[in-house]
Amino acid sequence: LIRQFALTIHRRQLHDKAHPRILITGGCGQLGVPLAKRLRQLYGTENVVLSDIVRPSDELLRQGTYRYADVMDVKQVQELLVNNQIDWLIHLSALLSAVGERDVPLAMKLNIEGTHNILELARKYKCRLFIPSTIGAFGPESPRNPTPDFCIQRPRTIYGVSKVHAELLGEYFFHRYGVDFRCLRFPGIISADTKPGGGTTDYAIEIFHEALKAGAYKCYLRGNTRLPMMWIDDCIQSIVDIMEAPDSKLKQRTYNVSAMSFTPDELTKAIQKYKPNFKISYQPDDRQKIADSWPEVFDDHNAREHWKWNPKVDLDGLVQRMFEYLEKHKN
Ligand code: AKB
Repeated sequence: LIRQFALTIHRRQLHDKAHPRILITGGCGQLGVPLAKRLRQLYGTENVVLSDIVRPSDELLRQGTYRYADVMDVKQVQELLVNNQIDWLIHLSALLSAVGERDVPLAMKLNIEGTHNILELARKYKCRLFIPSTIGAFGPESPRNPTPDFCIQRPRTIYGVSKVHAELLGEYFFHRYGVDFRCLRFPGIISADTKPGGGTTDYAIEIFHEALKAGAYKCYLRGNTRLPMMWIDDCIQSIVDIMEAPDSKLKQRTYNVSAMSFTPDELTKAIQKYKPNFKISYQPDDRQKIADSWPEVFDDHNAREHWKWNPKVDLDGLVQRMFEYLEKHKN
């Protein structure tokens, strides 16, 4: 019996080492849902807790543990961390670029104060911490084509300012307290099954829905606005890769990652290969100014060299995947 007990403990220790216990904040958005799915496949359903402040769908509840947690309430997140013996904290709660400009006080509260709470908890409970950053962390003074990891940033949106703040504070906590902070700057992420929440790059998703519904799309950016983009599966893989990377491979704590860059005109041509009658028109709004201050082409060679970042999907692959999914799920 004692031997059996010792074996069980030993197995549990092995299990714990092989499978981190993970908490995702802001998990009901575009990244959280597919990320939780992938992490549960890799590390076991029971090891991933998804949290957010919204009411989850029945489907999401079926997929695994969901808990209400507001990152503005330290105690709530703390309780989740403690009760679930969390090793990895993935902090996705944030207002994106376009919605952030519409409610700056809320963006400051959520993106800045929320991040302070999370950093402090990661320090206290020695969690590995992932916070996504963005192409929006750069500004008009940054080199735009290509944009390297290290250069002038000075973004002009509250979203960008809060993300530079998160990058710098995360790196400070790493150097000062040894917090295992890891951060990727993402381009526009394109997905078919989950919708984005108020970004400047959203056009590149809306365009597919409108192409199927109306055969036409009115784009809020000019046709020649080039922005870096990535298919959702590559994005999810990049998070897994950076979280699994041994310390020795990480020569810096914040990395650019990208997969492709295109303009609305180029995306339209790629869509017209599938829908020859698809028409686009342009009516730029406030988001044009934001896009004009962002990178056109993202230089991610450090990520490719240091931890072998290797995206799989290009523009044609992305268009094919979007239509395949949307055609299959149209009702
Ligand atoms: C946005 O457009 O705000 C986001 C981003 C690029 O971070 N998709």
